[in-house]
Amino acid sequence: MSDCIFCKIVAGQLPCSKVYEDDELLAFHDIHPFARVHVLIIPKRHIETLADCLPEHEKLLGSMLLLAPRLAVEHGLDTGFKTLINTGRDGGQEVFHLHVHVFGGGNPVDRN
Ligand code: DGP
Repeated sequence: MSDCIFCKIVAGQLPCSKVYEDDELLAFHDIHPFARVHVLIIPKRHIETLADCLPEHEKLLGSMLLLAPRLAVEHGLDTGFKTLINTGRDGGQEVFHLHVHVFGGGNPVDRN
C-alpha cells in the first residue's frame, strides 16, 4: 500500500526506532508513547485490521502475540505489561496497518 505509513517504515522510506525484525515482523517504538515503554509490533505485509485476518494469518498472529512478552521483558517490563489492538474506525484505529501495542512502565518519555 503506497500511502500506508507503516508500509513506508517497512520499506525503509520512513525512519523508525527499531527494536526487532525478522522475515515477517517489525517492531519499533511508538512515536506518541502513552507509557514509558510503548512499542508496536507489525507484520511486514500489509493487512489493514485484525478484522481482515483470515485462517491463513493464524501463524502470523501467533508470532505477533508471542513476540509481545519477549519485547516487554527486554524493555524492563518484567512485572507486567499491556497489549492493545485497535480495530477499525470505531475501535480507535488510526493507522490502518495491523499492529499490536505493547506498553507499560509508567509515564511516557519523549521520542522525537
Ligand atoms: P492506532 O490508534 O492503534 O492505529 O495506533 C497507531 C499508533 O501509531 C499511534 O500510537 C502512533 C503511532 N504512529 C503513527 N505514525 C507513526 C510513525 O510514523 N512512526 C511511529 N514510530 N509510530 C507512529
